[in-house]
Amino acid sequence: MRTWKSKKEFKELFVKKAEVLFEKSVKELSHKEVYQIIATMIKDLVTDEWIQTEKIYNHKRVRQVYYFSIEFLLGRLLNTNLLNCDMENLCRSALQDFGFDLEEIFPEEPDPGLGNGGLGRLAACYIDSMAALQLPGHGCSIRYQYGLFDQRIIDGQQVELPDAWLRNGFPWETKKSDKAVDVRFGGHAYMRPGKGGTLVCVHEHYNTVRAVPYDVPVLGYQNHTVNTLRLWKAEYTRENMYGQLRYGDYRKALQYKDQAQQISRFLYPNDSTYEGRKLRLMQEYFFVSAGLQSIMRHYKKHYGSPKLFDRYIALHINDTHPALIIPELMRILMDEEGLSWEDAWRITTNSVAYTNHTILPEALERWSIPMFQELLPRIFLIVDEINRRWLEAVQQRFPGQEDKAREVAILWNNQVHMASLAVVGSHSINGVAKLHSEILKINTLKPFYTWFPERFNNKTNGVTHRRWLIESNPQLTELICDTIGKDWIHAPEKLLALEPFGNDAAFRERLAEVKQKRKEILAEYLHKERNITINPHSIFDIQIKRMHMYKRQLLNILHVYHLYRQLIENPGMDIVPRTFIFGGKAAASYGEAKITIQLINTVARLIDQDYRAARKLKVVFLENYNVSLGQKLFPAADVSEQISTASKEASGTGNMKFMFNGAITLGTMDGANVEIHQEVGDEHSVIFGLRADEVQQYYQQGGYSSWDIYNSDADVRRALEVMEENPMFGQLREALLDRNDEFFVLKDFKSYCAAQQEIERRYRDADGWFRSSTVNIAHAGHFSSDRSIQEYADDIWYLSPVKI
Ligand code: NBG
Repeated sequence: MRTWKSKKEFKELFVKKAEVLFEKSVKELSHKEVYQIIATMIKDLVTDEWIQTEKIYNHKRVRQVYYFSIEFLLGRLLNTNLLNCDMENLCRSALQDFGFDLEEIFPEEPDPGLGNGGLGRLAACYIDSMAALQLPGHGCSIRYQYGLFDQRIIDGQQVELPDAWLRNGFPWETKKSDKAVDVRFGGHAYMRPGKGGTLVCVHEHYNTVRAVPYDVPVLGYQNHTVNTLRLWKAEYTRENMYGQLRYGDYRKALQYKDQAQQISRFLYPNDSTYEGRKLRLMQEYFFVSAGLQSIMRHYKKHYGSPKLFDRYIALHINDTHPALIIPELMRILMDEEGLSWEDAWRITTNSVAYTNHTILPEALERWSIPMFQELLPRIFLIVDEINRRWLEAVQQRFPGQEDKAREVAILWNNQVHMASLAVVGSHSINGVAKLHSEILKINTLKPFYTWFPERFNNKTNGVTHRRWLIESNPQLTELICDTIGKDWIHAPEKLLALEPFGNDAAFRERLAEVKQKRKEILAEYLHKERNITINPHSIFDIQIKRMHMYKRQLLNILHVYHLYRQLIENPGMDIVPRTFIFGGKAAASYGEAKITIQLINTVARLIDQDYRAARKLKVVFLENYNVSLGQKLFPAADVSEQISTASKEASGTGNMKFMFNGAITLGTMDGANVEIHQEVGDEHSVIFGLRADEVQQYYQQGGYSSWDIYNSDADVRRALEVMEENPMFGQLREALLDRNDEFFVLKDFKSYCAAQQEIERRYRDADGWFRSSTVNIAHAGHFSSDRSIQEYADDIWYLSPVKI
């Protein structure tokens, strides 16, 4: 395994790097520079193994997977990579000799703005697990210059500032200019007769965007594997620009240049405008085409005939954003490699596998055909032909039944349906939790399931226990190792050995100490860095995730307000002090989610200003929730809020991070909560609310009236009074009442309040609480991404580990 041989060697290299990079002596270095030096040193350290890994893969011609994702929410890499090299202690001690504290260096690293939510973080956990399991698997995405946005809370409201995370460079990446490829947009494409009665495609008058790869090494955990995350940056090409200028068209030349550069500028451009949607489609084709072209080039060099592509290469599409990989692979195989449609189709469907991450209809991507056709004329011809052949098969089976065709068409109603394309062109389709995979079969993708039942499967999500437990919570890690040894680190399911210690008073006491310590660390951080004071002896009840109506932060805050009202009416009320922590970004154009942030901050202020309540309650909305902040919050949590409307949350992964850190789940029977509950039982989780089938039934058959609940339940009426604080909140009130509460907030209010009471009741019994906490940690191993990735490797990718 790569290591610096001694502290002496580390220090010598460090001094040299300081000189080379900054022309400074060690004493003169800022913390930021120290970070940059160590990152560069780690990259140097792993170079040989990076090359070696690649060589062995090529030499043995091993089967590999490429994981295409529009986001990779990596989080900081310094600590992770030190851990992966087992160099944290040596580095800490060497830095100490130089007068630096490693803990003060970590925060200098900006969180990479390459992702936003669960889907992106999942991709990051997955490449971590692939390397840890020594599986030949790589990531492919876009090198966004700006992340989603930097969230500020001003006067209680979200304000979005640009997230210029690359300002000081990204020391983990290596630019590979010689590996650039060209991606074509626009122009005209048509078929003309070729040799021997075939048709060949002509694509002309297109614009060329240059895709330049930046490679980030993905280190396996204390092994020799170094895989690659390849991020593509868009550049204009001089040839293309001069080509326009030759005709004297400056305006067009500059427009081209600008548009080319836009492609990799922002993560999730606002898609509420035509221009924004067009840019997103360009992004999706850009990274898919660049990634696939480079895979094919590499494949042909080392593996040989494109006819055997699917024997060696697996392509995974993380949600529908990369679904254009299907027509793009068809294009390459036919237009560039001369294969027939039939051969190309067989290879494509054998290579591609698709994971669905949501059933929300608004999140299932659709593109207008005229826009698609204008931007990607050749790809459109292929999609059109895929659709034609597919509908022909449907027609044959269901002659004359147009509705059958409509349900499964890729092109319909002047739109390209990306989920349909992904399903038709993949050999495997999976959901991300048992319940979610079932809903796909019986609901969202039902017509496809009847066609291809064998393609559908479940892969319950997981998170890397290395980052979310070992790295984030060293205190708990130490306690676990003291108690059951270290085997669980390589085989997280062995955490189960911890379960009996839930009955051991001495163990529980130590667990309680660890939790207390982590709560104090959080409290201190919030005090120092954010000027927020919280009581470390209160229950830390945490909801951190994107702001969304289906996730029901609204339900949470309405309950807090309900408690507040009870307290001011009855100041002597005996409750355990509680701190309710929220964090999460609302999409810039998502009005209701943004108003919910305002509502949370309004309740926070009401409580702060009222002595009777402030002694017992505290609400905090933490600005700019990201991976790094998460790493402080999960270890400190007592209660994990997972309260989405049942059926809506495909899986959730925060729920698993909480579990690894011993928090108790307070949740609905939704997503992976169902499996968490299955692991720990009623005794060690608190479940409430409508079940998924009940929700579906209400949607399908009606029978729910939020006004009825409002009229019959005084608590609900009182809770909604908070919306009188500000006319802005009228919009939320309207959603709850006049628009009949799409997400059943009022319906579940009563049972949520009862569940919260149950939490308090259990918390008062410290023995019981920490027994539950132990059981949760013990059963969290099942939710390691190592387990998930092993399942993907076995059932979908047919991949074996490769010793380096
Ligand atoms: C999200 C789901 C989560 C799930 C993650 C990862 C999208 C589109 N989906 O429930 O909302 O945990 O994907 O699978 O971001």
